Amino acid sequence: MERVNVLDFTTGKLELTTSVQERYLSDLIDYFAFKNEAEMILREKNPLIYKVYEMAYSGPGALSYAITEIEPGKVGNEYYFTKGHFHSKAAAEVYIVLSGEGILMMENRSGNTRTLNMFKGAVLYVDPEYAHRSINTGNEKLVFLAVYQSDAGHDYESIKERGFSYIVVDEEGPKIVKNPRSTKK
Ligand code: S6P
Ligand code: ZN
Repeated sequence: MERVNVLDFTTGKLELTTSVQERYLSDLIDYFAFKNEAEMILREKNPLIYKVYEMAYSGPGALSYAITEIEPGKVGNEYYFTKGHFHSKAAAEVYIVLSGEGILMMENRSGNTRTLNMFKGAVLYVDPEYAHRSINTGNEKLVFLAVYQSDAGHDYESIKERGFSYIVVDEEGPKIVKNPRSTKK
């Protein structure tokens, strides 16, 4: 018998991974809408924003999967999030939310925006043509499993340069507002 990978539903930990990535505030300084607030925090500390446990496979037709854990928190009143990316080729993916609460922000290259609620048990389809960012709007970690084509490729530069058109801020609860740093009209 071969060893089977096991997901701990309580902690979101995968037993077997090929890589673990940690993203700190300093890695996301070009992504948060309120850069001054981010710089103020960075003078004192560099908090962990999210972690990705990946199990990658290669070869024709291969799929990979990853668990993402986003910490609760805000920069200014903008909730913590993942960088967000387009896939380099048209490739969809599926997210299954294991715990926490959030919003999946999706935007295509024409600027059309779609948002989906993230909550325990939510099964979300990420459209191939849409950049996607997960945002933790709750007080606990937001944990989800993503399954995607191994050769999908990740284009982070477009998002870094122009930003998403909308961000999610805390205004007595999560509110979707125009991104003041978006370079798109
Ligand atoms: C991969 C999938 C997720 C993200 C992860 C971190 O296609 O969408 O596993 O990689 O949530 O987000 P990001 O934007 O830093 O890759
Ligand atoms: Zn993706």
